[in-house]
Amino acid sequence: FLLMNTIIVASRSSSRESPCVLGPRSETRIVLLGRAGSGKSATGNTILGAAAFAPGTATQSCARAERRVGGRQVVVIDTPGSVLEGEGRGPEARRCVSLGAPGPHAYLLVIDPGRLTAEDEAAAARVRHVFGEASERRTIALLTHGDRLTERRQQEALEGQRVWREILQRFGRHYHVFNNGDPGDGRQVGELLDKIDRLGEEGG
Ligand SMILES: Nc1nc2c(ncn2[C@@H]2O[C@H](COP(=O)(O)OP(=O)(O)OP(=O)(O)O)[C@@H](O)[C@H]2O)c(=O)[nH]1
Ligand SMILES: [Mg+2]
Repeated sequence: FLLMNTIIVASRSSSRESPCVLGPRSETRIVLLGRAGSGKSATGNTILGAAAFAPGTATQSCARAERRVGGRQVVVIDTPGSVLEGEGRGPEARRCVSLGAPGPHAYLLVIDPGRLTAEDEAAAARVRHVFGEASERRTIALLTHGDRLTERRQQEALEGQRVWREILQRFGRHYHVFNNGDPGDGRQVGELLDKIDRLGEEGG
């Protein structure tokens, strides 16, 4: 699977964050970001293996849910698409930051590959404006509707899109593919959590 196997661990981060900033890894905190309807709430449910959020209904405000997943406590903060709109850190984004205290281990920029447009690129560019410069090194682009990306032809079509290449470059080529239509597939969750652990090891 071309897309899944090409994650490249490449980091030249010079300003290393002290691990104590985030506290010991007793829990893994994840913030879901992305355009309205990209699949954030569905992704949160797949990660937690529970119906914690309500996919298919527009999320109105940030919400936090947590559960034990694969032997660790995982905290997920779901957000409305509006968190990445407007100027600076608005009230909803501030609420999201406080829900993720003392700081998220990862941000997932959730993207529906079938609807990838310059709007996703704009959302990607806004992550650092809303959550700070360091957040970019902790962001993984998460493609939903993984069932649509099973054919090589479809993967190549995605890789041919400038917007996707720009997003990949911005986030150090960190991405992951999810099929929320198959939430029972625990492997995709385990692999995501591994990638999040590796972000931490990279020191960003
Ligand atoms: N088949 C399939 N459907 C998906 C997948 N991910 C999300 N969906 C569906 O896409 C629709 C939108 O998903 P949501 O999770 O509500 O999207 P959201 O980003 O939370 O939307 P807002 O809260 O409005 O910003 C829902 O009907 C989901 O069930 C996926 O991987 N596969
Ligand atoms: Mg939602």
